[in-house]
Amino acid sequence: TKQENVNLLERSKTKPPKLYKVILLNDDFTTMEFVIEVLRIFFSMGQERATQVMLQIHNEGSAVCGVYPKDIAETKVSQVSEFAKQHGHPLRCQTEEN
Ligand code: NFA
Repeated sequence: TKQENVNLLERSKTKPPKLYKVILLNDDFTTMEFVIEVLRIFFSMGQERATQVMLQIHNEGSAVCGVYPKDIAETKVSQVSEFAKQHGHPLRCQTEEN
């Protein structure tokens, strides 16, 4: 590609972005149905995958819902946290460097 040609010619080092895990955490109050809705809306999962991941969070305490570059991961956390708050659920979402 042109960018690679520039990199080679200039011997520049364009690093791939660091990836960050977006993690949902279990709690005793958020409904299973709501967590499935979050996974479908914000992480583009189908009903079957969303159900599996919701149960993993419920049974194991947390699960990685996706991995993204930093700015996208942080936006997911903000959007999921705001959506949960708006709907009266205490669902927590955090990001972790991969
Ligand atoms: N533990 C919650 C319940 O029993 C369900 C839940 C799953 C909450 C995943 C948060 C994340 N209603």
